[in-house]
Amino acid sequence: MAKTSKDYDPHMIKVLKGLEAVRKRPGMYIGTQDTSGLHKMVYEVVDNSIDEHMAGHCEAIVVRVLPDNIIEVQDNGRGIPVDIHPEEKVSTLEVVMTILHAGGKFEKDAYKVSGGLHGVGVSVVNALSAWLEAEVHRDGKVYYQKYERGVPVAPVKEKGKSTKNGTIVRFKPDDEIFTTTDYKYGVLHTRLEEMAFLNKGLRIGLFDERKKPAKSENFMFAGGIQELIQRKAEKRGMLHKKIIYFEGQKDELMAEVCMAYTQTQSEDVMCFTNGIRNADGGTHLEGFRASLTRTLNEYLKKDETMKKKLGGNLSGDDVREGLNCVISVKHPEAQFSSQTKEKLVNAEVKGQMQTIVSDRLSLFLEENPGEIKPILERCILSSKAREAARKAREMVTKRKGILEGGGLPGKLADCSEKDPALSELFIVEGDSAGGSAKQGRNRNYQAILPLKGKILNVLKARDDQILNNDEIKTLVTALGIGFGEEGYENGKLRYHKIIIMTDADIDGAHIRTLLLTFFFKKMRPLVDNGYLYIAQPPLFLLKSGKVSEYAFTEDQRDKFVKKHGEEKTIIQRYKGLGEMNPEQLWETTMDPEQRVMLKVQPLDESAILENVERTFDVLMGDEVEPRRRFIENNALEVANLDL
Ligand code: 28F
Repeated sequence: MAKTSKDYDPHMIKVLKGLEAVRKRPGMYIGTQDTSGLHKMVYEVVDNSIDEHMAGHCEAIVVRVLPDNIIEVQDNGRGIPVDIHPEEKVSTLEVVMTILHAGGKFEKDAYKVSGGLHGVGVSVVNALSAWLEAEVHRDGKVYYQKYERGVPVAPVKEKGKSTKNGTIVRFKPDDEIFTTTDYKYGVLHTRLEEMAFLNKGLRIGLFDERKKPAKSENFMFAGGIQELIQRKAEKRGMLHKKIIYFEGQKDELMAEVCMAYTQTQSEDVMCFTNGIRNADGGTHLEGFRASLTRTLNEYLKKDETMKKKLGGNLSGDDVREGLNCVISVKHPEAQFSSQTKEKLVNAEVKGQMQTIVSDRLSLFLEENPGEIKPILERCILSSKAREAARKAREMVTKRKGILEGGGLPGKLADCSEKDPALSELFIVEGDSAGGSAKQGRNRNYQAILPLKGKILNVLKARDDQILNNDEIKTLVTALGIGFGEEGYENGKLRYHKIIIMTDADIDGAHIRTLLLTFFFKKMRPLVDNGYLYIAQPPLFLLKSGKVSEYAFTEDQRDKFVKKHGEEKTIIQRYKGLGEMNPEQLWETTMDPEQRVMLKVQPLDESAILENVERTFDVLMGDEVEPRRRFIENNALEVANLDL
């Protein structure tokens, strides 16, 4: 095409060079292989609105996911300036949208402490979008510009009058760049909630309008991170009266800490640097932990009864159980670990953080003497429980020496095959099912472990209770490994197919869920290696004249009935495995040639993992509220779930 004057102007050359750099190696700027980069596209745009909020000019941001995964972000800030940029000789709006890192530091003096510091700027979002539109409401007018893969379609246009001010950006990620362009509501929900509590008072709305009715959520934490911790502490049962909050500065580090101890055992600590979440912690967290342990031990020393109760010092682990905490630091030259960018690595921050925390935490505890006692009691309890768990674990692993004649649990009907790769273990519920499974199986390579009652919900119990539960001890011993990684590595897993075979009724489903919770939480390597299966016994035996068939789903049943006619079909619904005779159980559910089993998929994508973790915690954990909401939101699915 003939060269026009626009192709030669220096601005356009700069724009095209920038686009080429980004589109050639997008991975340098934003991940494009998994969904994290796709979601970062949203955060890059939102970060500019956050900056406008931090500059004191924007109180509300709205993020909408429109059909076909188009994203719209709008804020009620001042609106990106549209005057002609002194150097680029085009509208400032076009400069912000097309020049790498142009809009970043728009408050020259104050270093940016919102996400934008690590952000790549909205110009990268533009380059990686099939199209992007910017609409600015400013000085009583509306201005507009559209881009295609980062190239302006036309100069900025004045489109009409406006009574408000702010910026709206709409874009469609380029599916030539991104492997998937399907946004995950949960991922956006988590990050936007974080942005809201890190910017107290800022209102952020999230609207998912891809399906009817639209899903939406509004975030606003007037109390910022204190309010977030307050909400968590109330849900989880707070152990002391006042939320612990302090902030401090040491050299160029600014730190804000909010914490509360609760009854739950899990530790829930979130770290942020300049508004960016550090999922892998870093030197700020190390400094915080070191100082928290030392400070609590100092208080312990002053209390004779407590000291006697514990008989020693609190360890770093002892002060972590039940701790809910947000650590938010601001640092002008924050450095992150190369791989994940999720870990703060500035070495000097550890010492700076220790100084801030020991000063400010001691001050808080001096000013609120009533708070320290319940906290110390909690830490002593967790120390004692850890001790008990260690003893119980040693006992189980000592007994684990099955091959050294440590003795198999009585109920286990083992198989004669010794090669784990060829051996299968069926975990069945109750002795009647256990009986027919033992008779029906191939004893050469199939072992049966009948469990009597319901096994413990491991999300609600501490390790020492878990290890003292008979069913679990039996199961762990039969499998031949201990808990978690260490148990798995040194253990000798005796079967490479562990098959949960419970009844097709609600009780069976509950036991299956408890077993799955146990395996996910305490034997993750076994799941991730794909050793865990769920047997699929038939739901019905259908007979019509001489023809008899098993049905494994309701619509298989309906098909049979339709084919053979309602009146001539006899339907037997299997309530439990015990209703089948051994041969039937063998041929329908246990015979490798005929059975259909569900393999419990190893979790390979952190986003899925996080959701599964969270779903387990919600469904099986000890917080009632989230479970109620989950069931409310998913009642339809739950009801239809063919458990
Ligand atoms: C939906 C995305 O991007 N909001 C933004 C502003 C406001 C200003 C600004 C942005 C470049 C170099 C200044 C307005 N008035 N939402 C957004 N809101 N950028 S991005 O300035 C960028 C210019 O210096 C703004 C006065 N100062 C700054």
